[in-house]
Amino acid sequence: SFKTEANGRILKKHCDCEQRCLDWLMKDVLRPYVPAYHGDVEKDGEKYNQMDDLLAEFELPCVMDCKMGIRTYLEEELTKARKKPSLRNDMYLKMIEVDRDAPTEEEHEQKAVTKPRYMQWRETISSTATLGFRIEGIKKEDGTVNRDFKKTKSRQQVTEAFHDFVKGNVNILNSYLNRLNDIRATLEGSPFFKTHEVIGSSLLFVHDKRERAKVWMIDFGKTTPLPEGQTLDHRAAWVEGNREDGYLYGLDHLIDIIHQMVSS
Ligand code: 4IP
Ligand code: ADP
Ligand code: MN
Repeated sequence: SFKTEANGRILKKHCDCEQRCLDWLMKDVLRPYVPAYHGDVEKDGEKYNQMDDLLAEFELPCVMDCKMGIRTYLEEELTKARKKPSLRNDMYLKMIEVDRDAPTEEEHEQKAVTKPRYMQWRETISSTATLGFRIEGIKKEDGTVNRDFKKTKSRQQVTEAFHDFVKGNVNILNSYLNRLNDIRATLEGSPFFKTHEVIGSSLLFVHDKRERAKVWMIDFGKTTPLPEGQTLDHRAAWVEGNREDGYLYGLDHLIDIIHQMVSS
């Protein structure tokens, strides 16, 4: 669903919801921390959103995708699953690949689980449920990709993954830390952030051996505006109906972990 263009831009399969967010973000204080958005384009009969390729300014970039928040699915998935549960065999298969014993007896019989059931299980076997973020994948400078972080859960495991990712380079960690502190301060004053439920969005960490290191916010496909007048705290616990996403709860932990890594 992605295309890399020759002009330092990428094309991502179009989604109205993401387009509305990117349009707004281009006018928000968060603009420096999201890829510059250049509108939609059609190519080979498909519609795409066009944005800056964040890797363009790096030489052999190392990339980490951290999915933010304590919840990774929309509340409407719960409503849907109650009204008309759609049984997902693909999610059952992804589940038993990690842990044969995770499904209940009934789920084993059906060879299927509901989407919220799968998403909640993913949240609890990773650091999402406890730390409010999780590592989704890492791409090294040689282009090899590691997506084997489904059970990276404890603070210690996350710390080790970060240490590996930067190969112990403290300058890079310090640049990441500064950037994350800037992002947090900006989020706290952002009208966009106040009025949106941010689900499934990631922080993209990118560095290279010249020690350039930056972080951006990406993926607004499940980021939705709240009803007029409503705002979120982004640190409060989620209870169904309050739409809290735990984004800042997770960012606080992330900053704390990297802070501890550079101070020891
Ligand atoms: C995926 O599970 C991710 O959670 C996707 O979220 C989600 O897409 C998929 O749901 C789900 O199968 P794994 O990462 O464990 O493979 P994201 O796109 O944020 O990574 P949605 O549609 O919720 O965005 P389905 O229903 O698309 O399969
Ligand atoms: P999806 O909605 O399919 O999860 P994302 O927007 O999260 O898509 O992007 C998936 C991956 O593509 C990210 O983890 C990142 O590695 C890469 N990516 C996304 N946006 C950009 C960008 N603007 N520049 C460079 N790489 C990007
Ligand atoms: Mn994503």
